[in-house]
Parts: sequence; structure tokens; C-alpha cells
Amino acid sequence: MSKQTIALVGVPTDIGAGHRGASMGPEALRVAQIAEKLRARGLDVIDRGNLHGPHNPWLPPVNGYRHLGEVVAWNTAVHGAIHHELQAGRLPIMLGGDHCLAIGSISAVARHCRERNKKLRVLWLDAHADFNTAAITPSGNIHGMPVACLCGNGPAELVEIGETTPATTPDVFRQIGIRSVDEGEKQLVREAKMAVHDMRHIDEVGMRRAMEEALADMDDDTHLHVSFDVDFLDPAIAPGVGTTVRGGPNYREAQLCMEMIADSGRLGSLDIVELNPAFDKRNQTAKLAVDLVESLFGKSTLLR
Ligand code: B3U
Ligand code: MN
Ligand code: MN
Repeated sequence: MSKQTIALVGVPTDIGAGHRGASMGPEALRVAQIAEKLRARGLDVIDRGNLHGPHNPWLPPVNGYRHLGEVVAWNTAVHGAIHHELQAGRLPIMLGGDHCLAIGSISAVARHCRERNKKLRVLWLDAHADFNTAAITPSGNIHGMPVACLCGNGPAELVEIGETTPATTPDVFRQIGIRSVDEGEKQLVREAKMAVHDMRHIDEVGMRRAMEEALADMDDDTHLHVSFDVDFLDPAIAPGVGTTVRGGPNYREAQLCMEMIADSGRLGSLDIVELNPAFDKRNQTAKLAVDLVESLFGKSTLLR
């Protein structure tokens, strides 16, 4: 089989976030040499540049949603771009941007899986469950709602991005690193029977077993999508995010997580989201994200 080409798709917006600055994420990842580091691993990488969309008007929520129209516009662009890359046989990496953009990317991946008769598995690496709805959100920020929208629990304009409604179901998700879930959101996560490997579980059984569980029962027909919210990482090593939550995976745990995904051999698409250079120090969080992405593509610390 010929080697797969990686397509970098920049999405410079913080339209769904509670802080400004994630719009600078794509450039920070480029400055941290994401393309060059992957090429040095022998991979083919095309940088598609950035998508375009409405500016951030920074308005309060309306009916429980902040910037709904703008979020729809950005996600429609993301859906089209990511689906295009998948159709052409490339492995898309979305350079976010805040996590609301996963509505566009994962709906595109889900559509691709339906077209190719593939099973979908989504690893959601995050401090947050992102399962809020307009009725229960504490903020109105749509970056706290993408998993709910992808599962059909959201406004029609977002739920209907992609060809099938809803784009996906809770059983495709494996959430890792979760440690901040709002009260009403907890109830919804429980009702949906979402597989959540939260920090309590990782503390008890270790990253190795948590990842074995999350990666279990995949086969040659499974497309694995990784949605990497950089606030997954402990803020001691990753300060460059809008919402830090202490008690996340440390450097070694995060490396093991990425290495085990690489070993599965199933990675088909990736989001890197919520990197916020306005909160970062000397681009250290972007450099760390790139280091971890190298591991995700097979760089190993072991002499194997
Ligand atoms: N759950 C909170 C906070 C939050 C979610 N995702 C991030 N922050 N990055 C909310 O506003 O929905
Ligand atoms: Mn998130
Ligand atoms: Mn998060």
C-alpha cells in the first residue's frame, strides 16, 4: 500500500470558546514545526493553509448559545474541507481553533465512514465531556457542546451538518482524561451511557489499562478519529489553553496514551484544538502538542 499523505487544515477561530486566542492555534502549531517534524518521520505532509469564516463578534449568549450563526458557518467549512481530504485518501489533521469545530470534522469523518462502510471510533482526549446543551450550559459557549451536537442533542443547524442526522451516537466515543463535568451535564453523560475514562479511573488503573479499554474491539474496518483538546494535559506542562483544569495526565502518561494509539495502527484523522497562544509561554504548549503528535505518528521513546 502506498503511504498515506497527511493534510493540515488550519481553522483560525475562537468562535465557540470562553476566552479569545484559540484563533492563533494553527499558526502556533506551524511555528512549532508540525509539518517539518512529521516530514522528518518520513511522512508526506501537505499544508492546506487556513479556512475562512466570520470574525468573532464577542456577544453574550442568545437562547443558550453564543455565536450560533458563526459557529454554523465555521463548522460547515470544516465539514467540507475534512470530507474532501478523506475522500481523496488523505489523513486530515485539523489545526484548531476551539473544540466546537469538532462538530464539522467528526460529522465529516462519520459521513466518510458511512460511505466506505467503516466503523467509527472517536477518542475524545479532554478535561471536559463537552456534552452540554442550551438548557444546562453554564456559559453558552458551544465548545462545551460538540459531543452532544454530534449525538443529535443540539440546535438543528448544528445537528444537521453532514448528510445524516445525527452524525453519530454516544457508543462510538471513548472519553479520556475527563475531570470537569457540569452538574446537569453529568446526568446527560450517564443517561447516554458514554464510555468515560475519567482521571479517577486513570489514577486507579493507570493510563495503560485505560487506553487498552478505549482501544479494544477495533478491527481492520475501524476508522479511529482522535479529538485532542490540549486542556486534556495537566496545566503544569500545558498552560497554553483557555480553560486549565488541574490534575490532568503528566508528560509520561500523555506520551503513553499517544504511543498506544500509534500502536493500534488505526489512526485515520485528528483534531488538535483549544491551544491558546495568548495563555502560553514561549510557545511551550504548542511544542508539547507537536511532540505528542509525533508520538501519535509512531515516534517511540523505546528501542523498538
Ligand atoms: N463545561 C464548561 C466549560 C468548558 C467546556 N469546555 C471547555 N470549557 N473548554 C462549559 O462552558 O460548557
Ligand atoms: Mn473540549
Ligand atoms: Mn476541554
